[in-house]
Amino acid sequence: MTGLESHEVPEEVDPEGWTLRVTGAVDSPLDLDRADVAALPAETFEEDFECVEGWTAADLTWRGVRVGALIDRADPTSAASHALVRAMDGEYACSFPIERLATAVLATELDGEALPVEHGGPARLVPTESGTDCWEQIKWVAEIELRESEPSDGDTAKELALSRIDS
Ligand SMILES: Nc1nc2c(c(=O)[nH]1)N[C@H]1C(S)=C(S)[C@@H](COP(=O)(O)O)O[C@H]1N2
Ligand SMILES: [Mo]
Repeated sequence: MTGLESHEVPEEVDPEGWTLRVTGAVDSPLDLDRADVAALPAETFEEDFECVEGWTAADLTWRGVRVGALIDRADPTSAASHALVRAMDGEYACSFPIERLATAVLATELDGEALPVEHGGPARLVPTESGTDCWEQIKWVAEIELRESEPSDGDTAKELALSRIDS
């Protein structure tokens, strides 16, 4: 019991084959598996979650790696300004300015246990700043693609997310 709602896990989600790639405007692209990610320094924090549909989940304890540390290891180009964070469920993606994404945590544990696949395991993006929208907590994060300009609205997931969750 986490307080999060349970949604169907899309067919394309393959937790066994999961890796995390950091690509795009970087000098050293990364492709990390679970063990690589688990070897990085992790931190724990508590957060309430609120979906725009009106439900909430209080006092979630997340544990994972600061995204800024991941991005730094890939050596971003000096012009890199934004990132598209992509998931394993097809075209699902959100765009972030790099400074804002750097403060988010790539969570691999929830409430002291490995993050269940239904809530985004192996890895869910958990922004730590207030004013974050629910669809920006990206489940099944597979790729962080750095860009030297801002991605278009068409590259992002708000409408897609809401259309799925409504059904
Ligand atoms: N990859 C992916 N992440 C996603 C979504 C999605 O459809 N795909 N839906 C978002 C929305 S709108 C919400 S409210 C939360 C729901 O999280 P939960 O399924 O763990 O309750 O996931 C967010 N992250
Ligand atoms: Mo949502």
